[in-house]
Amino acid sequence: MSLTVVANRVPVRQADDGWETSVGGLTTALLPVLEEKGGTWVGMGEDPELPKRQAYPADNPDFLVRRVPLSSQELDGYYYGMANQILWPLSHYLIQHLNLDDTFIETYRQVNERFAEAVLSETEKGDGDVIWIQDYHQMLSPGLIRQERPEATIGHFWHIPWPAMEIFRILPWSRELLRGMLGCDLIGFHVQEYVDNFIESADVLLGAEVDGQRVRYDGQETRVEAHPIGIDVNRFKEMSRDASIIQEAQKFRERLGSDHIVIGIDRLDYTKGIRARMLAFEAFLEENPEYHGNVSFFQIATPSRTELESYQQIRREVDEVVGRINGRFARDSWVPVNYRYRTYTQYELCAFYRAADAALITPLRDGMNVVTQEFVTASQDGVLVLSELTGAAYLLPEAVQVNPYDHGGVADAIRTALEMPTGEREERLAGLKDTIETLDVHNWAGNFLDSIREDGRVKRDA
Ligand code: ADQ
Repeated sequence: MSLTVVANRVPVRQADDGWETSVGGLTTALLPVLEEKGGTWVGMGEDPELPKRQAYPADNPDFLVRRVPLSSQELDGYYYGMANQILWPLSHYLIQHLNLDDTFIETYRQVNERFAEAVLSETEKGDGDVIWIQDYHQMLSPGLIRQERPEATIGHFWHIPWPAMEIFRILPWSRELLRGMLGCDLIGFHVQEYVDNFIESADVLLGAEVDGQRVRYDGQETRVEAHPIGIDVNRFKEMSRDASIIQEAQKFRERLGSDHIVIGIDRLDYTKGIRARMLAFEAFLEENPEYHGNVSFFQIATPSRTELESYQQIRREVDEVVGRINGRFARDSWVPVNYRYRTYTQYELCAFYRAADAALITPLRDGMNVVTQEFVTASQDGVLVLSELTGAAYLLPEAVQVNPYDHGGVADAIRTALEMPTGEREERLAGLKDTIETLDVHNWAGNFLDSIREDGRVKRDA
């Protein structure tokens, strides 16, 4: 079996000394499969100068990179428009950020068609290979591929929440998008709750026939399953035990100079709840003057989707609240919030994870949230404060769970975390680590592919 991965971005980028693979969960999970079995990775080509087809690595190729070149107008409508201003806020229940511009869906349709054509031209008919499509950028391409290849084995993994049916039906094109998705043999979500929401959407909006986790519609049967994603556990474990990381973590603690360090690490996105988290920390400082001078909040926000107004706005709002807190509470050499608007390497993040007494991971909504898993894997004695509105929360009952909209509750949780007895810290962290070991990203890819291959075999034998 070979694999065709379809994702918004391709996994290779140009470095100073040639081409290299990019770091990221999806690349980590799927590259070993492509290296072993061969195949193709289809993704958008944002730069017309880049080759449309590229064997990688050049000297001894394991797989083919196939770019779908997009004009800047297509990128605006499909990516910045439909994906980021419609599907992203809707799936995270943040409908105040919805921009239901009609031109976005038109471009999205065209671009999904171009992706489907690329897949059809790179794959053979009836060869039993697997086509695995990723995420909310490609809801229509499964249906388009299915029309041409009734026998193909098509999977889809949706990395963000699938919202409640009543939210999803707000979309004027909800039925069309669902029909596109139901071109698949298997659709994966992080947790059962999203599976249930998807099945309810297909049931109510399309009148599809539902049989447990199987959905039948227009002659096609689609299975819908929970496949929670993980991280490369061994890599993070080894990195966090490295002597240089331990030293870096120590130096970092000395630099901040506080008895207690709390961290937050996110893309700067309005779904991640950074502003609400800062308000909660402000409430904590108001209520707990005895902590002034000896707790530091270290918040990293990576620049993301900076072209969009709603992202520029959240940046301003976070700047403002951080400035206010520091203006109100800083004294002598103590600065309560250390805020960095930049990207760090995984190595650097690992030192922060190790140094922290607690991590505050409090998105307003998140499909899974893998920063949670990175923190738990790297930490030796830290406390995880986790939003109950994340996919991760369903799997991690040992976390101190909070409602991210409840500033008072989050403020109380910060105190609980800082004052948690050692025995309880250790017990909770051990439970969290056990679960995260089982979620390893290689297992995630393996389990999904096993499940879809089994389906393909049954179909061919029928
Ligand atoms: P994201 O929304 O990007 O992913 P997340 O799961 O938290 O969110 O993953 C972020 C990744 O970026 C992590 O590996 C993290 O280390 C890295 N990162 C974050 N901040 C960083 C910083 N300041 N510097 C460097 N790296 C940073 C989407 C969904 C999630 C889902 C994943 C995987 O929104 O819910 O968990 O896909 O399916």
